[in-house]
Amino acid sequence: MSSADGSGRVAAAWIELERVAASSLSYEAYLQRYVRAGRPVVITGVAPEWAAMRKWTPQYFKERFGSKPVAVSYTESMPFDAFIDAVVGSSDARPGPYMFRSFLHEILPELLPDVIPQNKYAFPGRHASPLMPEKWHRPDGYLKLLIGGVGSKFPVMHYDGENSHAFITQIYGEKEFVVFAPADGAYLYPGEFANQSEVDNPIQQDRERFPLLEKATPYRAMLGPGDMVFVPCKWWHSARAASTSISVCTNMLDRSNWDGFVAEVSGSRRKTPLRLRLHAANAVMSVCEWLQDRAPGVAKALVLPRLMSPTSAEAAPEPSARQLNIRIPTA
Ligand SMILES: O=C(O)CCC(=O)C(=O)O
Repeated sequence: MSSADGSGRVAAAWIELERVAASSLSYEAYLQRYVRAGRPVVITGVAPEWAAMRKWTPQYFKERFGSKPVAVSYTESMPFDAFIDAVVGSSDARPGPYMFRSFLHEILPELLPDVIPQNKYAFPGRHASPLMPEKWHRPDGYLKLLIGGVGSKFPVMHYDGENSHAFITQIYGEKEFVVFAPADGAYLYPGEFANQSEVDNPIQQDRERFPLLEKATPYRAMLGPGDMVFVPCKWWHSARAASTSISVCTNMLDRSNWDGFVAEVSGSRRKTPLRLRLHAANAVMSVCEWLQDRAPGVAKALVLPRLMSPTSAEAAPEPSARQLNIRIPTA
């Protein structure tokens, strides 16, 4: 049911995004029900071992990083302490800045040990493989820090480029997360970029400006600490902080979205060297991943699978920065 309020906006009828506890979701079930089916889900209790769950608060960032500049948009940066003050002072009426451009391994690599081990659902994370061409090789899987205060939001509703899946893990506070199926793209007003929507608020909808929105189905979740939302490739998504919110986001490639990735980055249907290389990488990674998943003992003995596919569901419980090929500076 929809209802109009004084603002002229219409509250959309949304469907609660499915939630499942990590303790009852095996890796195989996750692949089958969500990854291969291209279905979003919120998995609860994914990161109980992360030091971030205990340490990361607005105060912690303010005290630890003080005057260090942080990017708060494509063009602006500000000192961390001033940023945190603005975040804490943010409100629905006057939303403050939302940090969305800060890759942990570039700006705050000293925080990486706080978000290890990766949970089993992040396997295989092909960005970390040495078989990834340099341009897309990201040992940390594009791990991004997201911080915002009440009413602030990720700047634009979008789906991720390069056919990536995404995971957003909530660490502190609460965030409203909304997704739409790829088929709803026709009602979401893509703008200058095909993967970015002009819709400013997918729940409190401006139906005068965006009348077709009524035909789209929003799936919504309120993410709290320890919740991770899995966003399949090509699913539109938007995020708005409901309280002071800290989370991390990772992109993910595996067999399920590889062909779309290849098509997007290599552009043509012809057998270009890049395309051939990516197909060969897919073949090798698929075998390595299969071995790691199905025969971890054999994979370990052979060594090569772990090198070619360095993040692993089986390896996740024994964290080490070396598994992720990440250089962690000493304090
Ligand atoms: O702020 C969020 O949680 C959304 C993050 C996201 O969609 C992205 O980084 O691409």
